[in-house]
Amino acid sequence: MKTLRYTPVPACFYQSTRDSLASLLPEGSLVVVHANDVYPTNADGTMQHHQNADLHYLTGIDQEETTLLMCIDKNGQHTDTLLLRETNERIAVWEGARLTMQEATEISGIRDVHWSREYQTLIAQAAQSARYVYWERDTHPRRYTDVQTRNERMVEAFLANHPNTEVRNLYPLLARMRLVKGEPELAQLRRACKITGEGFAAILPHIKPGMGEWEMEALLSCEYIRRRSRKFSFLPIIASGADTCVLHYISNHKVCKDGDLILFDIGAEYGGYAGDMSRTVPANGKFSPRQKAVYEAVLAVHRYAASIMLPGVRKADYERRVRVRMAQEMVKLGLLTVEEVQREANDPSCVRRYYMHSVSHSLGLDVHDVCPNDPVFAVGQVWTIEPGIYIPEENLGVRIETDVLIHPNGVEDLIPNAPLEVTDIERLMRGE
Ligand SMILES: [Mn+2]
Repeated sequence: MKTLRYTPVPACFYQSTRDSLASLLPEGSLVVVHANDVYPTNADGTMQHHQNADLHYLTGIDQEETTLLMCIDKNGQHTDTLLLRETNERIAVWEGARLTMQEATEISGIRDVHWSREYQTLIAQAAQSARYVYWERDTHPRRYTDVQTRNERMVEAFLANHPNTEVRNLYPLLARMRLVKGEPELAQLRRACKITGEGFAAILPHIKPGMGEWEMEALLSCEYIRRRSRKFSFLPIIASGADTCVLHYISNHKVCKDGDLILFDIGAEYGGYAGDMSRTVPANGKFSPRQKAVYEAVLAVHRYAASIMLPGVRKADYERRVRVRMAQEMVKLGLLTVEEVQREANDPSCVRRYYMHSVSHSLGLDVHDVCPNDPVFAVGQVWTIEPGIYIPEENLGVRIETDVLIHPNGVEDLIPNAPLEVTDIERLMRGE
């Protein structure tokens, strides 16, 4: 084995995810999962390949043009086949060698490996005896794109050739499975979170008024990549001044000024898994009294949210209780009146004027990881906790976000090495 940037997840983990999936499916099912496409830019350019998370979850293979076929027999017995982009000398010279069949077996635990030119033959064979075909259609509730994925394109071609086959969606099954993390996944997530927090703490002493948001991005990128992350797990948000109130600000093109707050919403990826953290700090290293008051309010809500994230709690109810707590803080800050809050005591939607998003999303291979409708918290799930208060009229936005693992009696902060308290932030920014 080569020396790798990532500590690999053992193949037995991927064997176990396929076993679990097979145990949920009726006899005579065929599972088909494709890699994501390599998307074009212009001329001969392409975007960096980003693997389909479900294929990663079931095989560990991070390579384009990969397909997994699983034929499900009685009692969850299954026969798995992997199709790979055939490597050759030209690819080896221009792009670097692709996986050999042997390497693909070592990663995934699948012994039956073919080149992808056999795709049509193998899928036609498998479909012959299949009663149901489970294919992935990404139905994430917030997905918005008019570009088809490879899975979506290939299922159309498949249905044209097999019009009488019943195609079912894999997505809800994998969403439920992926919500609870396996031990090897937790190891990768812990590493992604550690890099995310450590890298941030390392750049804090260098932040000064007059610095470009992009310069902070460059410093972070350096700290992440040298810690073996391949890239940011999503486009980093480094927003100063008024842009702290723009929830998904990603241009990072301003110079921060004395008296500004700077909101970082950043994450390092590791082994395909995503860290996701937000911290808000004063550009000059010292919070003003008002900035501190808003910061402490968000931190109080954050601590409350962490305290009620317990196994068995419905997420929707948790979100509602956090809004109730948020309303109290907003009254103290003079943002809402007691009367306004009392009118909606059970679920004060008036908080949405200054807090527009939800407090938590699941985290894993995807930053906004898959999740069933109406989830209930359980041991082994990983969630973000990220309340925020955004006051555009004061050019002042604060978001505080940690990633947590749910244990039987409460949550564990997976990013303990990034400062949360005002005094810790100010001390680190002084370089102490
Ligand atoms: Mn987040």
